[in-house]
Amino acid sequence: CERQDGRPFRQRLLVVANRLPVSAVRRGEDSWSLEISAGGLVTALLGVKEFEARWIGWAGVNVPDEIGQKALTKALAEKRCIPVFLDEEIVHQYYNGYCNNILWPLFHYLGLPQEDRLATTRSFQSQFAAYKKANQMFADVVNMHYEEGDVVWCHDYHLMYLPECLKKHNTNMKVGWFLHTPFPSSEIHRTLPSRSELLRSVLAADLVGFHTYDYARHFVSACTRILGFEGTPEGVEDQGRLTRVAAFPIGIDSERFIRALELPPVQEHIKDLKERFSGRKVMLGVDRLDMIKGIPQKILAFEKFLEENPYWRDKVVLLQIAVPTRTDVPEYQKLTSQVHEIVGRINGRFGSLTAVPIHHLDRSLDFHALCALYAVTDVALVTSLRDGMNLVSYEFVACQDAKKGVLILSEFAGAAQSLGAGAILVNPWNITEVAASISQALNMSAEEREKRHQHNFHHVTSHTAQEWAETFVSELNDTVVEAKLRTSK
Ligand code: ADQ
Repeated sequence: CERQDGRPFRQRLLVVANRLPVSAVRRGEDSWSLEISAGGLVTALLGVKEFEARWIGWAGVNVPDEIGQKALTKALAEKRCIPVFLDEEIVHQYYNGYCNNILWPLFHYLGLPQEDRLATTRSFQSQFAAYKKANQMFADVVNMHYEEGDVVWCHDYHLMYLPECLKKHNTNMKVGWFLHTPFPSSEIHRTLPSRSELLRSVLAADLVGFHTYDYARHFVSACTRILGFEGTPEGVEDQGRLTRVAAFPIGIDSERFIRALELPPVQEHIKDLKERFSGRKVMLGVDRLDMIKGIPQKILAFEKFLEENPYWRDKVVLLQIAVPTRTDVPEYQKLTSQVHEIVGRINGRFGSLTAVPIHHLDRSLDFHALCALYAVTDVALVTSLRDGMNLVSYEFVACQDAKKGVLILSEFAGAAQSLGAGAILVNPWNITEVAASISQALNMSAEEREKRHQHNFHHVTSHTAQEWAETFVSELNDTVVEAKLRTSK
């Protein structure tokens, strides 16, 4: 197998993630159309060029019939994707339930569901059983496609039970697990009823990775406090078996963004946007519409800024692009209505017949439109309440080499640890502070913007997605070799 440039791939990599990087839409009994879907992991792995990567995951649709499954498997194979078929009940219990209702909020410090304690406890158990069952289904597909020498890289909180399932089947398999969300303080993690089982399973992997050193430290503390294992500078040790635990901060394929800015359709978009917003400073938010992204808090901070700075009212516009996710979950529906209500109120309050201060779009933008928006932005607002890393902040910086705009960044995003020196860091819960930082950003001198931008641009272009994946996979290989040497001694 060869790469596009004709050189051979270094190794086969099985990337196992809950979702395949495509959305599948059924067009007929045996025909499907596929579309690449937006998301952090997809973006990062687009930059991985040295490995012959195959994806294993759920296609996001229920396909109960054999004809449909066969046709979809065939269509996906062309994109090097291998489907795991999950039925509606499993998706409900495992994905909507255990993953999105329990692990996601808990890992972002939003706690466990509060409603009816008893009902939660009962449904918790069935959801955890479904979680384990689904993880075993992923393992079965991996086992079917695994070839000796492959590296298996499991991703995210959906698949914490997978390393154990894989190692039970084949102890020689090289298994890595990476978490894209924060790993919370052990005090938060210990509230999870299945806390020990999940930790033990993750520890079955050879290498466990997180975006930041803090998340890795929280994980090691959870293993020492909850399981009584030993934390060492290299990871977690129990009865002579070491699981390596380390930080591998993700990056983006910065070249892809920089090159895109030269393309005619992007230039065209840039020209249109400049005309459209001429005479106004552009502020930008790009997020999935999720409670962790702090969208209502961001918009309220913008309102406070307008309230306190009448001079800026007709000279600034906030473009908030929010891709809807998990639209069938009532809490997410509530969030959408809440955001619409706040935007409507502020536009009514500060808008005129010809202009409004906030343009809010509930949708995904294509890559070219997104690059153009990043390029014309004066101030980007990333105000996540918690975020594993946040790639939007990286993408913005990559597209700003001409303009040198300002990044306002939540101190609770992993990216604060890498882009903190160039960004204005804020506590997103403190609306007064965010409003003041908007003012600081809009009034910042060109010299200071240049200095801050250079710092971040250097980081974003030198810590890429490709390097992230290569470092993780090489370290996984070395870890396995070391372990073999240790056992043979
Ligand atoms: P996400 O929560 O999805 O990822 P983020 O890292 O910001 O968050 O990545 C979002 C991606 O989706 C970006 O590439 C962005 O361009 C794209 N996107 C978002 N809104 C869009 C829109 N309206 N139109 C088009 N594209 C849009 C999870 C974790 C993060 C972590 C990543 C990677 O929650 O903390 O950084 O995985 O590990």
